[in-house]
Amino acid sequence: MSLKDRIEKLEAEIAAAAAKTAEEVERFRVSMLGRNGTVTSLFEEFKQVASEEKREFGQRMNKLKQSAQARWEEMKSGIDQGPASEQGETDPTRPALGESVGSLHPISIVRQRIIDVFARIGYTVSQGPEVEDDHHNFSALNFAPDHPARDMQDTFFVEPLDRSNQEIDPAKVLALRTHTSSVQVRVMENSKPPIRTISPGRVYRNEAISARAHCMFHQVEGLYVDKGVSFAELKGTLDYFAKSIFGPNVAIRMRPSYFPFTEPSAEVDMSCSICEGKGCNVCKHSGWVEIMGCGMVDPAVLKNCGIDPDVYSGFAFGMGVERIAQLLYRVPDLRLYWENDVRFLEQFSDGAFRA
Ligand code: 2NM
Repeated sequence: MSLKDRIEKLEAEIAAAAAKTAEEVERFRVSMLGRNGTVTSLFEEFKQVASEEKREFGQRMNKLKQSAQARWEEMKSGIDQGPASEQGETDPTRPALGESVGSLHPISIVRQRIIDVFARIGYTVSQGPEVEDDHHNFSALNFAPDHPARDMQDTFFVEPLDRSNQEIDPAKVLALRTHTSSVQVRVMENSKPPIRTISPGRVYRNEAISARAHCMFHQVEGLYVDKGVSFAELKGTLDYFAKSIFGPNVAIRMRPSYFPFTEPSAEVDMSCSICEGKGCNVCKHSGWVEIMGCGMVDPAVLKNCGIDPDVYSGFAFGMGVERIAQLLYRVPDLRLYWENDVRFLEQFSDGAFRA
């Protein structure tokens, strides 16, 4: 084919070129204008053209190169405009592309379910700061001055902004809250019984991260203070909670325990929802799994918060949302919650956010 014919053929090809994707646009550029592209190689051949024809061919070839460049720019800007680049070809009756809408995090789903269960029996939701002072996180809750939870080993302390102040009042030291009981201290200080409230939120503990522990987790703590609140009501409330979340067939039991802020205190176990008490790996073949701690609010705590313990009594409980979600969804490793691997996150749904 003569050079003239090839130029003409290429002109037609450039004029007819079309691209739907950025890759196709790039393929066009490489095939025409790239180092080994058709247009580029024509310039190599141009060297062989007889000198009297050089002028005419030179002009045509420059034009060819310019039109290839212009066509490339055109197609590129067409892609940027998305589907509009299809112009006349767009079919408005075509079904829309499926949209991925994401889903709630499993911890958000379970936290909301817990809140809903307590809202049905009259509990309000209270929130408070994640950076707390010693009074709300420890002292008001009856933690002794030398209690190990106050140790650097267990608690993340927040450095004071003004480090020139060498003599820092220990009462003003700030730390990341280690439980949301600190929120309930604020509620008791600021309101009168009857008090029925739960406080969901993030809490922090200085622990090595493993399959079973993290330095941040989510708690829901509950508090009920009124005249004549009894341990029997505590047990009835927690039984209602367990059955609401895990189904009517589960049972709870309590074991004596110790917390600084409750007396008496108990650990709450639930019959294993996975093997129905028959024995499995999750319950370590005991048939029971621990789900929370609870107790009657220590009269000293009520007093610290301005509530007369001779008139009022109360119960309180605290649970980890990660733990409840782990039992509900059979999550084998707590670290999965915060790795943000969508293959993990996609598996949970409360039904409301399905695409
Ligand atoms: C728990 C276990 C037992 C608790 C106590 C209080 C307060 F503020 F009333 F003293 N709030 N939450 C409590 C009691 C928390 O978590 C394992």
